[in-house]
Amino acid sequence: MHPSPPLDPGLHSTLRAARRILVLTGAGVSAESGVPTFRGSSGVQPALWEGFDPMQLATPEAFARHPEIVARWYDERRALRLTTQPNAGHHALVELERRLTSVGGEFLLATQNVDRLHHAAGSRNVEELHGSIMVWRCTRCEEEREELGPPFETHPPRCQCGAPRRPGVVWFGEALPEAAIEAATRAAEACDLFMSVGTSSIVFPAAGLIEIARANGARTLEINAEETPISRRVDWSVRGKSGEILPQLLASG
Ligand code: BV8
Ligand code: ZN
Repeated sequence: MHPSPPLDPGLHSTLRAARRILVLTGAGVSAESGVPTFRGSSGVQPALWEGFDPMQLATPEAFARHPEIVARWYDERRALRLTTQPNAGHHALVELERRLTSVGGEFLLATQNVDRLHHAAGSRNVEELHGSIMVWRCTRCEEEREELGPPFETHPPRCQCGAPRRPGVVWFGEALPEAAIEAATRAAEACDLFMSVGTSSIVFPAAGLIEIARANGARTLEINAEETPISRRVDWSVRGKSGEILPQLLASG
C-alpha cells in the first residue's frame, strides 16, 4: 500500500463520522518540540551517552548495575523536557478531543511518551502506557513525586527514607501500569477509528493495540515521518511530520 497523499477525501469523511477514536502516540509527536526520539536519526543523545544503547539503559538491570549513570540519563532528559513546549501536533490532538467530546463522542489518547507534553498541551483523557520521567518513585517506600525543578544534586536522588529514587517509567521487561493498558485495550476493542502517530510500532504491548482495533473493525490511520512495520497494513499511511499533518487533518473540518 503506497502512503496516501495527505488529506485523502475518504480519510476526511471517516474522521468526521468517527464517534470513538483511540490515538496511540510515540516519541515522533514530541520530536518537533525538540525532545529526542528513542530510535532513528532525529535522536540526539548528549555526548555523555556516545556508545550507550538506550535500550540497554531503559532496564531495571541497568539501574541495578549502574544506578548513577541511568539516573543521570533520565534526569538529563527530564531537565531537557522542562525547556520544551508542546507543538502544533499536541495542540491538534487537544482540538480533536474537544470536537469529539462536544458531540458526545469518546476519545482516548494512549501515549508511550514519558514527557507529559500532551498534558501540558491540555489533553484530558490520557493514559501513560510507559509512565513518566517527570515522576520519580522511591525504590523502597514507593513514595512518588512529580519533579519540576532543576537537575538533582545526587544521582540517583534519595528519598527521606534514605533509599534511592528511580524514574517513574516502565523499563523493558517491566509490566505496564494495569489500569493504563486495560483502558487502552478497552478503547481499542470499541473504537471506530485508530490513529497511530509518531511511533515506530515495535514496542509491545502498545504496538499490539492496532491489531485489537482492526479485529473490532476499526479504520486505521498512521501518521509517521518514515515507513514502519504497520505502514502497509493500515487504511491510510500518511507520510509526514505530525506537527504539520495533524493540524491539516483538523483544518479541513
Ligand atoms: C513487557 C520508557 C512483560 C523508558 C519504554 C525480549 C526481552 C524482554 C522484553 C521483550 C523482548 N522482546 C519483546 C519484549 C517486550 C518489550 C518489547 O516490546 N521490546 C521491543 C524492543 C521488541 N516490551 C517490554 O519489555 C514492555 N514490558 O513486555 O513486560 C511483563 C508482563 C508482565 C509482568 C512483567 C513483565 C515494556 C515496554 C516499555 C519500555 N519502555 N520507554 C524510557 O522512555 O526510557 S519504550 C521506548 O520505546 C520509548 O520510550 C517509547 O515509549 C517506546 C516506543 O518508541 P516510540 O515512541 O515509537 O519512539 P521511536 O523513537 O521508536 O520512534 C519514533 C517514531 O516517530 C519513528 O517511527 C519516526 O519515524 C517517527 N517520527 C520522528 N519524527 C517525527 C515522526 N513521526 C511524525 N512526525 C515527526 N516529526
Ligand atoms: Zn522512601
